Amino acid sequence: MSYDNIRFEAAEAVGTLTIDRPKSLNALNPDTLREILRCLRDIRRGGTLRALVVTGAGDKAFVAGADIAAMRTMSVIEAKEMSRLGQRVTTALEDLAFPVVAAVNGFALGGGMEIAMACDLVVASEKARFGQPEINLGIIPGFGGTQRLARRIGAPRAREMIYGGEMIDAETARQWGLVNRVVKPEALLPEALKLAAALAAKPPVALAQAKLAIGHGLDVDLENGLRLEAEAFAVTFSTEDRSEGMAAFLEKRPAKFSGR
Ligand code: CO8
Repeated sequence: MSYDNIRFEAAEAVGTLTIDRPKSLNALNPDTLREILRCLRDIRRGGTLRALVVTGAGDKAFVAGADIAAMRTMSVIEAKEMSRLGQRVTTALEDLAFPVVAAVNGFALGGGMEIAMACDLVVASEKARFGQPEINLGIIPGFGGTQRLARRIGAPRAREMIYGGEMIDAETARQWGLVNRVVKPEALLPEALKLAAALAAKPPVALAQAKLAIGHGLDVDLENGLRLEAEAFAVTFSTEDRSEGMAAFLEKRPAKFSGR
C-alpha cells in the first residue's frame, strides 16, 4: 500500500495509521481523506488486524483540522461533498470490527478532533489541545462533530466548545470524557501501542460485539439497546473463544484465545 499523505505499518495484529502532512500540521485535504478511506478498506479486506492506532506525524499536531487552503475556494456543493467524505472516514473508523486507539500528540482541532472522537479510545500527550474552532472561520464542524461531541460529552459542553471555538487542554479533555489517558509526550506512542496490543489479544468476536452494542446502542432507546445487547451477547456463544474462556476459568489456567 503506498500513500502520499499518510503512512501505514503493521506489527503482528496491531496497525498504525499516521496522518503525515506535518508542514500543514497534518490538515485534511480531500486526497488525504480518500487515502485514509482506502487504507481502512484495505485493512478490512486484509482481515489480519485486531487493533489500530491512529496518530499524526511530527511533534506539534495530531490533525489541525480540515485543510483551510483547500476549503477556501470551495462551492456549496463541493463543501457538502467534502463534509460527506470526512463523515465517511469517521464512520469507517467506527465501523471497523476491532478497537481503534487515537494517539493524540498535539493539536486535535476541527476535523482532527472529529477523527479522534470516532476512535474507541483516546490516549493524549500532556501537550495535546482539543477544539472545534470552525466557528472562527464562519463555518461549523462537518465531519460529525455536531453529533458525536454532544453524544460524547453532553450537549452543554458540546455547545460551549462549538459555539465558542476555544481549545481545551488534555487534562480538561480527560475530565470531560473525551480522553481516556493523559501521558508524557515521549510515552504517548508506546502507551497507545501497548493498549492496542492488549486489546488485540482479547477474543476478537467478543470485542467486535461489544463495540457494536455500545456504538449502535448509543443511537437507540434503552429497550432497543437491550435487545441489541442480547443479540450481540448471543453471537459470542457461537465462538470457540467463549468455550475456551469459560473452560480456562474453571480449570484455573490462562485462556488461549484462537480468534474463532
Ligand atoms: N489547514 C491548512 N493549513 C493549516 C491548518 C489547517 N487546518 N492548520 C495549520 N496550517 C498550516 C499553517 O497555515 C502554517 O502553514 P505555513 O507554514 O505555510 O504558513 C502551518 O500549518 C503551521 O501553522 P501555524 O503557523 O499557524 O502554527 P502555530 O503554532 O502558530 O498555530 C494552530 C497552530 C493553533 C493549530 C494554528 O495553525 C491554527 O489555528 N490552525 C487552524 C485550526 C483550525 O481552524 N482548524 C479547523 C479547520 S475547519 C475544519 O476542520 C472543519 C471540518 C469540517 C469540514 C467540512 C468540509 C468542508
